[in-house]
Amino acid sequence: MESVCWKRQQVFASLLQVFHTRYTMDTRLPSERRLIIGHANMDLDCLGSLALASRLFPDHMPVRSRVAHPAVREALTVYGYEIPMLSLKDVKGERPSSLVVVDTRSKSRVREFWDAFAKPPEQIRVYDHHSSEDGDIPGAQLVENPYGAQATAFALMCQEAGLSLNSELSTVALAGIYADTGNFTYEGTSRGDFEAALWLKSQGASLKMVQRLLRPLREPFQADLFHRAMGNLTWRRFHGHVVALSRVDCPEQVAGVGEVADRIFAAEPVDVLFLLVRIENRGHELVVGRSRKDRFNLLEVLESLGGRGHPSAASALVKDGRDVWSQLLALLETVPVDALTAADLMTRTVTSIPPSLSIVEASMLMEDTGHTGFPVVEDDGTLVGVFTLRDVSQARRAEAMKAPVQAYMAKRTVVCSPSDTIREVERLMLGHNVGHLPVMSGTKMIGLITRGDYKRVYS
Ligand SMILES: [Mn+2]
Repeated sequence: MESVCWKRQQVFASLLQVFHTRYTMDTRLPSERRLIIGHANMDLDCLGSLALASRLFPDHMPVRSRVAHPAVREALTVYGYEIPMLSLKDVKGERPSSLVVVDTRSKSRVREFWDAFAKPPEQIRVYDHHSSEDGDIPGAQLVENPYGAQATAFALMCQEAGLSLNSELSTVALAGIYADTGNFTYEGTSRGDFEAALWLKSQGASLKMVQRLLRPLREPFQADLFHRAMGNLTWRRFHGHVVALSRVDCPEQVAGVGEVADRIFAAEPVDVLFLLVRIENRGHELVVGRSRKDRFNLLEVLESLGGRGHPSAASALVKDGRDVWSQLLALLETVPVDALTAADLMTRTVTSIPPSLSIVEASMLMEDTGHTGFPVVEDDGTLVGVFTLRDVSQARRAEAMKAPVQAYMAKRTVVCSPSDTIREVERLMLGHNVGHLPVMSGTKMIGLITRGDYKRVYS
């Protein structure tokens, strides 16, 4: 009896705390409470989702995770009064009658809440955008959405419902969208994300504050980790992809390693990055991956390590003490799909011209075919140069349109071989400022890569 009283008091105290910040007091018994939760180690999208969900489900109360990203802690310091939340302590021993789960569908990411509840909730609705996660929360009804951020789905639902937001809520939600879409650049960023951002801006979101919340490496340990990881960085090549790897020790588990990986990835001109962090006090190892290539799917590589996230940004926390470094290297040897090569990119049927062709004829051929340049090839098939629109203009200025193309063509031709990866192709085209790159097998031209072929890779 005594313990029940004590507990009631405690709950009453937490309710009182809530009362100060919430407009109406939640007077139901704790066991009837309706709650909103996100994933462990909440990030900005999770916070934005909790905030908007509390508007969409006003009879539900959000609960924050035990650990939160530094940016989330800052947002809560500034805006906490507008986003009242319970803590895990407040919901310990509860039997919520209804639960809304946001920004995850995976049981392992909500375990700390499940462990706190005395009994699993009766009704569970999950709102999530991580299509690669296992939806394994028992008894949950999943509402899946195709956006780059979960806050996007809730912002569009608010808009649809005719709700208006204050500047605090819209700022937090907008920061979540920026964070989860990598400033609208990640694969998976959708039209909906832009529309939600537009609407949130119209609801008074502060871009200055968003920028502040998104500033990188705000914690001293992050800068320290960044510098140590940069110091250990090695570059290796797997299946034509250039992969940077770095492994560092960290005394304990910390939130915000992903941001450190983002900064390293932004600074290094590689295709893929893996940052491995050994968490000394637990014997765990965190693997954070970043990829800027469709052909390098991090989820496939990290699958056997328990990886989760997105094909371009994923992580795995390995707890069983195995040798993660050598296992990752073995996976990198086998799993990734080969990088795109010149042979994949090139056009095989190429219109070429002989060196003796007149410039006026070559320019007419350009008009007819729509090409902006041709390889210049001798009768025996030897490539002797590349003649482009640029050369036509020069000849026109010199009033030499009747001259043969060999007088104006580029003779020191930049070429590549079919096995060159897109990286080398890029280096050659951008480095030499050429729009036509013949692909050679020995002395024989087997194809041509144009600007159009190159742009298709990024479309
Ligand atoms: Mn998210």
